[in-house]
Amino acid sequence: GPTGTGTGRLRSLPALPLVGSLLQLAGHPQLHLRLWRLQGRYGSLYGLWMGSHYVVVVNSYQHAREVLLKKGKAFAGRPRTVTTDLLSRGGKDIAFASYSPLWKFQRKLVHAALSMFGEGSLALEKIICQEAASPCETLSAAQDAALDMAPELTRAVTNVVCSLCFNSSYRRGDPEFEAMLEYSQGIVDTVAKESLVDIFPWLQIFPNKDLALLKKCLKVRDELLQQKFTEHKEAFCGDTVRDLMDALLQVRLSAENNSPPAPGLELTDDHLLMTVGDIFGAGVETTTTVLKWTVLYLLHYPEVQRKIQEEMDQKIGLARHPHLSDRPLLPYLEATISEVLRIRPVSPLLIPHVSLTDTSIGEYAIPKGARVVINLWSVHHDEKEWDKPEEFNPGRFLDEQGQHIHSPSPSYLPFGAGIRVCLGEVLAKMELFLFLAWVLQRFTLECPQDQPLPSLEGKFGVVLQVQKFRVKARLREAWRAAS
Ligand code: HEM
Ligand code: PLO
Repeated sequence: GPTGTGTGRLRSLPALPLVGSLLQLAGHPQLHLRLWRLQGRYGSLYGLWMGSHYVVVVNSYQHAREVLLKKGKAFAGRPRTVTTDLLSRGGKDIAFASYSPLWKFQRKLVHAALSMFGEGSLALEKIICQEAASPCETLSAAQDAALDMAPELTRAVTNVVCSLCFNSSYRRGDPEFEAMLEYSQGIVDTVAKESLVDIFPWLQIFPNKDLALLKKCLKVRDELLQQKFTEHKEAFCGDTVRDLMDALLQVRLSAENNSPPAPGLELTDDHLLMTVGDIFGAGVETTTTVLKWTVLYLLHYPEVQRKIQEEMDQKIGLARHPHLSDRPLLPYLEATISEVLRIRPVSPLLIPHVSLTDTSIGEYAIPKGARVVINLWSVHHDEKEWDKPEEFNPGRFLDEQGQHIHSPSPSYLPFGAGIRVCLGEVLAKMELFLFLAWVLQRFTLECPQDQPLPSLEGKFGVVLQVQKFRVKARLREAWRAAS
C-alpha cells in the first residue's frame, strides 16, 4: 500500500564517498538550526550520510511521535561514538547505552529510587527550599550590583542532586565544587559533538585538543565518583538506604544473595558508577540551563515577570515562602516554564536514536542500524503548530480563563517520549518551580543599566547553552516592607 508499509524512498542530501554529506554541515556550529533550515530543500523528513552512517532527520511532530511512541521499541537503540563511549565506559550508563535487558533494569532501578527519595516527598521539597534560600541570600548581599547568577544557581541545583545521589552538599567556595564546575563545562563543550560532525576519528575533523580536554575532565570526574563510591561501600550496612548510591548497592547485594545474576544482567561497579554519573550530570546541567534561560527571557520580557509576581502576590502573598503544593495556584509561572522549555529546548536534537530492526517512518522504509535524529527545535518552532514561534508568550499554554495549563499543540516534547523518555522530568519541574518562585517572590530581575540586553541565541551542544550574562536583582519594595 502507499502508506505505512515503508515502500517510499527518502530524499537524501547529496553524499560524497567517505565524508558523506559532511560538506553541507561543516562550518555550521548551530547544527539544530542547519538541520531545521534544510527542510526547505528536502522536506521535513530526510536522510543524510555521515561518512558510512546513514542518518534520518525528523523535523515534524507526527514523525517524532511515530519514532518515539508508536514504534518506540524499534527505535530504542543508541549509536556508539568515541566521546560517549569515553563518558559512559562503553555504554554502561543509561543515556548513552543501547537497548538491552541490563539497560532496562538500570532505568527501572533509578526510576524506583527517584520516586522513593524525591518526587512528591516532603524531604526533597525541604531540601530544594533550603537550597533556594541560598541564591536569595547572595542576591540580597550583592545590593543591586550586576551579578552573574550562574554559579549560585548551579550550586543550588547541584546540591539537590548531590543529596539525592550522595547524601551530601557543597558550601560556597568548596574546592570540590569548583572542580566539578570546571570538569562538567569541559564535558559539555566536547561530548557527543562528533556523533554528528565526525564519524571518522582518523579524519580529525573533531579536533584532537577537544578529545584531550574531554579525557582530562573525565579523569577528574571519575576520581570524584570513585571517591563517593568507596565512601558509600564502606559505610553501607544494607539496612538504611540514604541515597541513590546506597539504593544501587542494595539492589546488587540482594540480587547476589538470591542467585547469581543471569549472564548479561550483571551490575558491575562500572554500571553503578556510570548510572550515578548520568543522574548527577543530567541533574546539574539540564535544570541549571533552564533556570538561566528563564532569567534571560524575564530580562527581555519584563511584563511576563510582572505577571508572575502579581499572581504570586495574590495567591501566596509575602508572609510565607512558596511550597510545592502552590503549583496549581500559580498557572502563569508554570506556563512560563513550559514556554521556556519550548522556545529553547534543553536538548535540541534529543540524543540520537538507532533503529533496531528494519522498520519505517511514515511511508518510508528505514533500514536497521539507521541513526535517527529528532530535531526538537523544528518541532517546537513549527509555524503550522505555533503562532509566531520565536515570540516568547507563556499565555499560549493557558486556557481562556488563564487558570489551567495545557499544550495548545501536540508539537511539544521537551522531555522526549516513549521508552527513552527523560527520567528526571518530575524532579526537574519541582526544582524549576520552587527556585523561580523563591527568587521572584523576593527580587525583580533587570538588565544592568547602560548594558545591551544579552543575546537570546543559544550555543549548540549536548545541551543548548546560554551565553554568560549579568543581572541586577532589585529587592522588591513589597518584600522589603513585608519583612
Ligand atoms: C534523557 C530532557 C532533566 C535524566 C532526556 C532526553 C531529553 C531530556 C529530551 C532525551 C530523550 C530521547 O533521547 O529520546 C530533559 C529536560 C530536563 C531534564 C528538558 C530539564 C528541564 C533531567 C534530570 C535528570 C534527567 C533532572 C536526572 C535526574 C535523564 C536521563 C536520560 C534523559 C537518565 C536518558 C534516558 C534514556 O536514554 O533512556 N532528558 N531532561 N533529565 N534524561 Fe532528562
Ligand atoms: C553533562 C555533563 C556531565 O559532566 C556529564 C553528563 C552526563 C549525562 C548527560 C549530561 C552530561 C548532559 C545532558 C544529558 C545527560 C543525559 C541526558 C541529558 C545528555 C553530558 C539529556 C538532556 O538528554
